[in-house]
Amino acid sequence: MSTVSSRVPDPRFAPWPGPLSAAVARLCEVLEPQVGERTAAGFREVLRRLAAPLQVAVAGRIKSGKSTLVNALIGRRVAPTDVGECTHLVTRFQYGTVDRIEVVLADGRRRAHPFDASGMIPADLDIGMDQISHLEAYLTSAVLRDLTVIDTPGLGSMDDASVTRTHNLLAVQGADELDPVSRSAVAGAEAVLYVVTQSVRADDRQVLAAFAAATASRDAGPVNAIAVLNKADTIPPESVQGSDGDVWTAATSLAEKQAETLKPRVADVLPMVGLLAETAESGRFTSADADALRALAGCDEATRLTMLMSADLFTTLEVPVPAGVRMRLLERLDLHGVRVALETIDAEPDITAGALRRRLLDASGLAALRERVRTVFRARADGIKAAAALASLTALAQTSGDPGERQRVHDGIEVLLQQPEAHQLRLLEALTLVTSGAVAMPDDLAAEIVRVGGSSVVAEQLGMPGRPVSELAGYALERAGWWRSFASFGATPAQSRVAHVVHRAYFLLWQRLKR
Ligand SMILES: Nc1nc2c(ncn2[C@@H]2O[C@H](COP(=O)(O)OP(=O)(O)OP(=O)(O)O)[C@@H](O)[C@H]2O)c(=O)[nH]1
Ligand SMILES: [Mg+2]
Repeated sequence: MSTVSSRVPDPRFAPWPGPLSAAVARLCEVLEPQVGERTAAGFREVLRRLAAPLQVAVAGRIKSGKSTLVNALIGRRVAPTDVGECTHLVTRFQYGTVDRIEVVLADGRRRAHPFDASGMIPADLDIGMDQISHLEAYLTSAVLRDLTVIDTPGLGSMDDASVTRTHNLLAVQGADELDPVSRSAVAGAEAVLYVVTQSVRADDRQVLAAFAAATASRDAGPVNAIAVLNKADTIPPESVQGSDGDVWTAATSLAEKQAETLKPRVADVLPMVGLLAETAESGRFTSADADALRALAGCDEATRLTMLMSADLFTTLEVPVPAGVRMRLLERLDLHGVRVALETIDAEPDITAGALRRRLLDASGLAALRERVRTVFRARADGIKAAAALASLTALAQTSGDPGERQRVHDGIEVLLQQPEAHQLRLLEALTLVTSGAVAMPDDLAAEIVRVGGSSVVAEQLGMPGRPVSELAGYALERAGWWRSFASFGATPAQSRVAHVVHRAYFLLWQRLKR
């Protein structure tokens, strides 16, 4: 039994992310000659997407900080923020050996386009917006090797065309209305990082529900959404009870409240200061910035208090740092970031610019988001991609005019769902129920379910990395027996349903190991 990490495709299933995706790919290949040309073209598109890295869209309301977060994740300031027509377009950031931008036109043609002088996607293009389908940016950034990041226009803007672009990408309008082939041309997202700010509204919940429905082949697919409570630095701590005047405590407790209304659609709501993450990760924080912050830290207490009261005071007060430099600090860190930097310098006056940058990164919440993306998206990529592919196949069959074709695709999917590989979809559902609190489980059992469902590497699933196969097999069988008796004797009806799924997961692991 190989114990390859989930980031390296298992050679037995290459080029697919895992056994279930490989099974869906086989299904596409078997069905393709049995369907009409239009559906077959859709199947080829599904195959192509199955083999590509996981497609993660960053979506949310207008000006919630989506593009800023995209830059932080990629580790490079390349997506335009604030203004310009390109903020109204879908942009896919994917791995490439040479940095380049392609404008994909509505008729499918592609045009190369240069980056602007600062290495960013230009805010404006010299092509009419109505002629453009979307942008593709190829970057050498390592994170993009197993994750394609898609920046989207803000929802809730006055500009109907950009809202439609995001809706199409997230398949919000319902699969039936859209031509599935053209929908997948803009490469439907398989997972979403949903950005919210202080208030979550009903339409945020609607978008998440529609996205979940469009990417799941059954009632509850694997969780493929994480929410980010962005601009955490702008939350007034006094507006959140029990925050003790601390911004991060306030943001954490607000994120927990939002999680109650958004779960189980999202795996988590994570507080975030995207601006600090972008500045610290994309090389925008320089030693000149650190020097300026040191000079500001040297001001007397009253001056410091006053200048941190508002952006206006920060840039206009008489202090020994030029106003232009202060504007730059404000743009890169905002007042909260400046405050964090000054407090860090107070505690460690000799701190280097590099160490200060890392402290700002620590204060941004990016590390926790990266970790969640790894455990929720990457480790479950096989299940997430397979579920999205099955949903696309179902949509393709539904829009086919041929009832025989529809039935063949439907039957093929039913057979596939009975196979052992498909059990991980059930396991991911169980995982959702438990981690969202919909089914209460004792902590140790919940942790065990997260472990078994949270990885596609057998030894990790069993919590025994590096142990011999015989030992793994013995343990899998022992836990299968334990969960079966828990399902029968020690559980509430809801716990019992989950326990059956976990029992079968262990049983299937044992079967694989004993071969
Ligand atoms: N204070 C603060 N400002 C932020 C943060 N994240 C982003 N911003 C600022 O918010 C503004 C909008 O950010 P964008 O990243 O362009 O937002 P967007 O959601 O991509 O906007 P649209 O694409 O136009 O919908 C910019 O001025 C960012 O610098 C944050 O965490 N804190
Ligand atoms: Mg944007």
